[in-house]
Amino acid sequence: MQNLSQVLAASATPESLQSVLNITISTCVDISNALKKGSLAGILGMAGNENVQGEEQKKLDVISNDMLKDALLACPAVRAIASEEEDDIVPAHTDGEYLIAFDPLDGSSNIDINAMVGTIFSLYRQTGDNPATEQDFLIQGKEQVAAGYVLYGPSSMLVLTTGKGVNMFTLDPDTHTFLLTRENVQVAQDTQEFAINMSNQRFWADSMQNYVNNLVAGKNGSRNKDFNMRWVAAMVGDVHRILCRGGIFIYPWDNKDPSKPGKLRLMYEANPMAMLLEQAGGKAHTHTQRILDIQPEAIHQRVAVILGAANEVDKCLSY
Ligand code: AFP
Repeated sequence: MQNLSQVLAASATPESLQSVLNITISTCVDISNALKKGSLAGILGMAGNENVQGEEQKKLDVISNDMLKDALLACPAVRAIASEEEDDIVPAHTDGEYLIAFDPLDGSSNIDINAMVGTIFSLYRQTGDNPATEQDFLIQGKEQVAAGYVLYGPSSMLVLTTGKGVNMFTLDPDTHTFLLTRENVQVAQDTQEFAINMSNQRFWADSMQNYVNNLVAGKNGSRNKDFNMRWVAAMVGDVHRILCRGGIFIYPWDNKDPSKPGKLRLMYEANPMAMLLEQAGGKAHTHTQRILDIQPEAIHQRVAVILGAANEVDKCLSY
């Protein structure tokens, strides 16, 4: 069974990119170990801070963010980092080649119930003579050179693309290495499974309400087939299920808070997941455009997300 380093070397991934990926992923192994200790390590509960988006940070968000930040800033190939938990970008090495955006612990409200969480990351290649600024990060998602996540579940799994398909790795707890367990993942074009937070239904656009009403109507409605619903409440878990057995995941535009066009963050969640889905033959859109074509306006920008089985995403957009 091939390990991550062997797979990266075999796919001719540039050494500088390998170094950033290796440091990111080995830090995720440390995060996985910290999570395993759970309350035994005295690390659960609120840290008493709020992040830039006004949400309460759990202590493990802070810990994971600091671990990734310290490791990546020390890596010579890193030009700058942007994190969901940092107000501003943090420049690293002016002569570094890579910008990395990450959500250190997606789905952090799942921590206290010992459910799935994950680290999501997205890399861009960029060089320059001056220290990086926020402006440098405002690059369309289609320019990503690598994207992935580490899912902390019953086993820890790495799902990675460097633009040549999607591979899944499982963490061997004995050797602390990721071993290739599924190659060239493909998402089926059709599905009978959807994921959406139904409690927001009254805030959605009429067209989204109609689409979901037809899913729920199943064989009694115009779709003429029954659908099942799943909601992990951590995007990383819902996207993982779709990559493993298909489906559609939606966090739609809603009118709950007019200042937010969606809940999910473009740079830390939507872009990396959109790259993975497209590399696996699926689709990823907002209600108006392909996610990877969005020109970002700010690093903490939020967007609506509709991603998964290609035909089902098209069906949703047709509403
Ligand atoms: P947290 O990391 O703050 O828990 O947010 C997770 C998330 O952004 C995303 O991973 C989930 O899909 C979504 O929020 C869940 O949102 P609901 O709270 O509406 O279920």
